[in-house]
Amino acid sequence: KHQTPGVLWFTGLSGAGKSTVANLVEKRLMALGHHSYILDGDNVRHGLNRDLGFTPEDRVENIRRVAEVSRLFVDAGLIVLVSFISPYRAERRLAREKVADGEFLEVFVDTPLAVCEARDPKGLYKKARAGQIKNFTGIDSEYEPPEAPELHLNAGESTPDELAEQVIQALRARGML
Ligand code: GGZ
Repeated sequence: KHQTPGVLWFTGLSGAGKSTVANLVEKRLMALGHHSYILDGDNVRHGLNRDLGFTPEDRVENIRRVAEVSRLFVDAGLIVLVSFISPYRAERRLAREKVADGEFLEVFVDTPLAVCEARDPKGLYKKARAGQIKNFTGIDSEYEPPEAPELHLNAGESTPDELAEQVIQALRARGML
């Protein structure tokens, strides 16, 4: 089945819904007969990047490696769904520059900090506020929002299914599906 390989790069705060939306998009792509793969903290930070933590330097290296791996998946012909906070513009730009023009879609999962913090599914924001976790994104570590993402999801205002549908429509609009 025809498919253009490419990177769907989800960026946003912890708890914004990046992985939830990426997983729903993967399911839809599979149902449409397309082969995709998700790179996220669960399969990268516990293996390839298990030597890295959350200082700014380690996040830079985390994203650099993820960008290299995503390029390999694109070479293999896949649509790769990348789901990391990826807080810095410079590293997101480097990731974009690894693949051909038009093969990179930056998806800003824009959920207000207050909403992420209210969700707090793992209790991490609570710990960060209490000073038990240092360098927590949005609390005492910077998040630089995208200035011109290909797709800006106002993720606090729609259901995950609606957001996944927006992503699929964006892929269609670009002729990737
Ligand atoms: C941010 C942290 C931190 C700190 C642990 N800051 O909601 P989660 O749990 O599942 O997703 C977060 C994940 C972020 O890892 P990334 O590899 O995406 O970050 S980055 O792109 O900035 O390198 C959170 C958990 O790890 N976590 N400590 N200090 N998130």
